[in-house]
Amino acid sequence: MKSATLELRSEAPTKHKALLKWVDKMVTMCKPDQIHWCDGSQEEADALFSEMMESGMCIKLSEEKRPNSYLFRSDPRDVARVESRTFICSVNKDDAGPTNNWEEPRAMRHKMKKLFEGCMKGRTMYVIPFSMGPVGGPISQIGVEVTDSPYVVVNMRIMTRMGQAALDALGTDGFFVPCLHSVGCPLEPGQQDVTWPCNPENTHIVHFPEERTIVSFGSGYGGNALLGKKCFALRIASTMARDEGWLAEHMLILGVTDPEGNKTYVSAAFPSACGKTNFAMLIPPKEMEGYKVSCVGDDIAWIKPGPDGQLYAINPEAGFFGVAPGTSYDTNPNAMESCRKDSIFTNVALTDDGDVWWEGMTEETPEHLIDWNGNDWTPKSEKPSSHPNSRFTAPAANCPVIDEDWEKLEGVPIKAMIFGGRRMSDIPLVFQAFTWSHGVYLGATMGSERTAAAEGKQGELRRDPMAMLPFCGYHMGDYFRHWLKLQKDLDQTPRVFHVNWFRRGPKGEWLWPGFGQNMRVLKWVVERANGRGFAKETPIGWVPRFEDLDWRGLDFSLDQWKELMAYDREKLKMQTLQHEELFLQLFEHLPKELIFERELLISRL
Ligand code: O2Y
Ligand code: MN
Repeated sequence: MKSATLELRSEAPTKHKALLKWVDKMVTMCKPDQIHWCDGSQEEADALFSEMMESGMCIKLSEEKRPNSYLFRSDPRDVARVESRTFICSVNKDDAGPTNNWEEPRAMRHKMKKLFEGCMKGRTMYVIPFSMGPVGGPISQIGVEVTDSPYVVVNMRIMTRMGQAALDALGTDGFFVPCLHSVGCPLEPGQQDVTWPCNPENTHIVHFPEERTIVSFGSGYGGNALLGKKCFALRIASTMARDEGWLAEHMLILGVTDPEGNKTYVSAAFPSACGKTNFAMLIPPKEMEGYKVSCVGDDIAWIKPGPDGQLYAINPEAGFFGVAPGTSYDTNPNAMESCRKDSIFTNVALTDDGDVWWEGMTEETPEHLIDWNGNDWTPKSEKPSSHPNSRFTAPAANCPVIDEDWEKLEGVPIKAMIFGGRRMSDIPLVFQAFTWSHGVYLGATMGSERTAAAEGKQGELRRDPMAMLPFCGYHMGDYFRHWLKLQKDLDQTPRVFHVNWFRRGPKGEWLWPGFGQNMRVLKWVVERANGRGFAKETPIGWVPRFEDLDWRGLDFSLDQWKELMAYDREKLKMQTLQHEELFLQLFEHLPKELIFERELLISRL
């Protein structure tokens, strides 16, 4: 591992003047003891893990059980994204819109400067050059994160293409997004470090969309600290996409291969913690012989019009930052295989034989564990052994069903887009939008019941347009307009669908088995997207009839289907009127088409 001191500026492995100048400025402000330019090598990662093991920040898992893998336990106050401390600092408040926290950029910069002054004393500043998307691809982008967290470095190494290759692609004058991060805990000489430094009282995750820069202080966890993910690939990239005519979406991308070998790519947006990773790696029921699902990405899609007038998508990430609880060889064997080795685990439990465990991983609960707080745990313990938002960071390349074209520079063609939510009642299993603008309306009005990844009361219905509410870097009304406008640049828009895997009956029972059985819906979606497959026209859109789905191997009756697909016209009308709340909030920027779509829906109902 090359570790340069501040004096050794010549060690910087780049001649990019603007980058060197920016890093210099950050060094002067943050005052780290050392600076280290990350090359992304295995040796570098090994050295960092060794240091972190020594300092007590992580534990190496059994090489036999979980090769090349490590467990971290965060500070209990630093366990999730902090939406209340996330800011979009556009010059005009109106550009951030009413759904983002806004502060005037100069005032925020001033505030951040105070927080960052000397914040890396006693620590090493790591400079992480990274590519979002395959290095050198036409849709890919370069970022450079400066951080004082070695945990961030080893995670970014999995989640992005990090190191020298990204620097080389940047050249001497390429564009990059500067991403500044600190855990916000300077060390006095001789001061003992804690195992998870963070500064929750002062946490700020700040985006300057016009400048395309990110500044994050106080949290070392997930989306707050791995700045390539939500901060760059969604909040900043959505602004870039608006300005340049493409889409940066909170969408998984999957490929469906039919028995004849035809492949169709589909993207899908579900709010956080709605089983996106499971859907992205779905295993079709064995009776649907010949169908195969391959995964391009599980969380984010960058989607651009191609030269043939179709949309093409890449996954800007290189790994999965998946929710651990509930993931098992039953629910998602491909995710389990992805994190079988070379992975990082955060806030899960440690088994007595040096492996990890979390709620829902196995049918049998181990007799003894060390829980995510580092305490002894037995099945009699009151609290779960793993935090509900505990994570595995796993290389996408480990996934047994990773798509053969997942790193194709120009992306894969998107034929269908799916919007979904976690809705217990009223919303049928699946329906297809009549038109692109109807599809945009469905995305704009989708909603979900809250879970742990976001703050708020569990169970409460939260409108989450396109699953982008916490991730759009500008006004949501303008965002819808951008979606509508995109149609002009396309010869063929993807077909748009809405799904709800989470419907329950009157006794609270699930009406749909979900998981691999979702393949039956996906097959219909793909057939429709390719201009085949049958459907019935209804007020809400095109819906499959019972006989339009492939039921081989599933005992599902016509009555069950009717219950799953039923909706009450009057109730739906009322719900549609409730969209008014969101629409009123965005009113001044809301495209008229969406009001018309709502009126049309109400008249059809
Ligand atoms: O809590 C966090 O920091 C992670 S949230 C997250 C992680 C991976 C993928 N999606 C999400 C999300 O909240 O949408
Ligand atoms: Mn997500």
